[in-house]
Amino acid sequence: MPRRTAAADLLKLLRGAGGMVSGELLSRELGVSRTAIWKQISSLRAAGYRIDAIPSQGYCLATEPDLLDEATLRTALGNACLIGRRIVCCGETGSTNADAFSLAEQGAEEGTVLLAERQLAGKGRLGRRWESPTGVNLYCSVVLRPELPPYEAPQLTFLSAVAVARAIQITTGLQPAIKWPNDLLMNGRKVAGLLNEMNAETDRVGFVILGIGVNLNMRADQFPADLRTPATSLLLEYGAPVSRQLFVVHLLRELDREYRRFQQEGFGPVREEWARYCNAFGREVQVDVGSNSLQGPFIGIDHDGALLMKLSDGRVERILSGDVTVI
Ligand code: BT5
Repeated sequence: MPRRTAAADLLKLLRGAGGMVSGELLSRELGVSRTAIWKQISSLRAAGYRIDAIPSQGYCLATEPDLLDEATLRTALGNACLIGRRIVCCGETGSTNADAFSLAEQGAEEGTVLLAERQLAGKGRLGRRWESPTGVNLYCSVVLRPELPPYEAPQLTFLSAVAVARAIQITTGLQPAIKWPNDLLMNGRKVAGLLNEMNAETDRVGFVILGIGVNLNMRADQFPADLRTPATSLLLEYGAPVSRQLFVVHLLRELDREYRRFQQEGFGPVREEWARYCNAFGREVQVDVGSNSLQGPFIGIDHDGALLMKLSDGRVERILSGDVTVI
C-alpha cells in the first residue's frame, strides 16, 4: 500500500486535473519516481478507483468507489443532527456493535456512529451470523443514552425499524415492510436486520447500541445459499446500485428525527408509524413460539415491544419473541 498521505495527494492531483494528467507531472509534483506513482495507481485501482492509463499521455481518474467517508458524511449531516455528531468509519472490523459497545463503555457520547466496509463476525440475534461482505452494504451501530427504564429499551428497535424503512423509501421510492420484531422485508425477502444491545442497571438504561445491517448493493451471487431466511438487497429490488454515502445520510437524518420526537412525545408516534409499515398489523397471524403455535389477530404492540394478539376466547396474549406469519 502506498503511504496514506502520498495516495491522498495523488488522488487530489488526479481529481484536480479533471482529465488526463501525465505521469511525469505527477512524479514531479509529488517528488517521487514514476515507478512509485505506478505502484500507487495500482493500489488505488485495487481499492476500487477506476483510473485509465494511456501510454505517453498519462492517467485519468474515471470513477471513484462509493466508500463511506467521515468528513463527507459529517458535512452532509450538518451540525444540527445529534445522531452522527461523531462518525467513525473503518475498513474492516469484527462487529460494529461490539466496537460501539466498548466505545460506549469508555464514555462515547450519545449519537456516536460506527460504520464499517466489512464485518468479519457480524452478529445477528441469539448468536446468529450476519453476512457482511466488503464495500456493498451498510453495517452501522449507533450509541444512544436514553432516559428509559430497561424494560422500555425495545422501543428503540421499533424506532430504528421506522428510520430504516423511511431511508429505503426515500432512496428507492419502494416501500419495505417491517416484520415483527426486527426484520425489514422487500417482496417477502429480508433486506435489513436490527440488533439492539443494552447496558443497564436495575432501573435505568446506561446505553443502547442500535445495530443496523442493510443490504444495499449486494449481488445475488454474494448471498450464501444456506441463509435461514430468503434475502434480498436494494440493488436486486430497485434494479440499480444505490449510493451508500447518500443512504447513510438519509438513515442518520431519519434516526435523528425519530429519536428527537421519541424524546419529546414518547413511544406513541413511533408505534403508529411502525404499524403503517408492518406487514401483519391488524391481520390474522400465526406466531410460532418454540414448538407452540398461536393464531389470532395482531392487535398491537405493548410498551415493552411485545406483540399483542387477541385469542378466540377474547383474552389478549403478550408475545415477547416468536416467528410471525400472516395467514
Ligand atoms: C438480525 O438478526 O437480523 C440482526 C442483524 C444485525 C446486523 C447488524 S450489522 C451492524 C451491526 N453489527 C453487528 O454485528 N450486527 C449489527 P436475526 O434476526 O438473528 O437474523 C439473522 C439471520 O438472518 C441469519 O441466521 C441468516 O439466516 C439471515 N442473514 C444473515 N445475513 C444476512 C444478510 N446479510 N441479509 C439477509 N439475511 C441475512
